[in-house]
Amino acid sequence: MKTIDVCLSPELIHLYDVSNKTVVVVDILRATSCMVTAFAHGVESITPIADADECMKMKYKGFVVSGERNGQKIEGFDKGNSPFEYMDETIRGLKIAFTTTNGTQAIEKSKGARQILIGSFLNLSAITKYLLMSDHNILIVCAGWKGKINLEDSLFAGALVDKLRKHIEPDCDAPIVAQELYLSAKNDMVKFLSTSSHVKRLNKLNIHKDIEFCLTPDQYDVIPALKRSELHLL
Ligand code: 3SL
Repeated sequence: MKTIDVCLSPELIHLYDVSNKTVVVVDILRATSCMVTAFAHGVESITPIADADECMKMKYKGFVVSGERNGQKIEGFDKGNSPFEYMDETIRGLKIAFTTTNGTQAIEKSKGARQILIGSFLNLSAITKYLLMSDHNILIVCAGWKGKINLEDSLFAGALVDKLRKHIEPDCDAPIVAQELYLSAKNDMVKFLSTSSHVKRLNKLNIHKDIEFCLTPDQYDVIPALKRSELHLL
């Protein structure tokens, strides 16, 4: 039977052999939710970049530069990190360079994996269907917050484990922890997360609608996947 494991923070990734695994990177609030939304609205590619200055340089190569630090759009950038900025027709066909506090760092640290996919509640069923058909062991990498574990990414990990569990064996206890967390929260995830550190941080920025949207399952049937250094549709 295939196995599934959960890396609760990118700082723990050295404990896992990713070379033979499909890695699902998740940053629910809000990087991977934005990426999924952008692909659902026709973006051509997203190049995830860990460093903000490196990302800015991509502007001179014709890329739209997007992202945030500490939740706020970076000065001089074209777009920030709200899914609502990636929903209209003007997005179609764009090549975006994207940098965020945690999400793009988690993608960087997952390089070396057999395959890297981008997960969020917005494409939960699409990812589930794909993983059920694939032959490879799975690792969910939670972006967390500056190396620390967070609730929202752990919840997504639990939701995915819950959907796959009958067909896939947990590799250690982290998938079980995440699943239990999800089962206790699933009836009202917005309420469950109301005291979480990142929701408190984002509430100060007045972006409650981003939080609600990012926690809504199955809005889009797309799976972004890393091909060399760019994300494209699978
Ligand atoms: O850290 C990240 O990658 C971001 O998604 C953080 S924020 O939601 O924009 O604050």
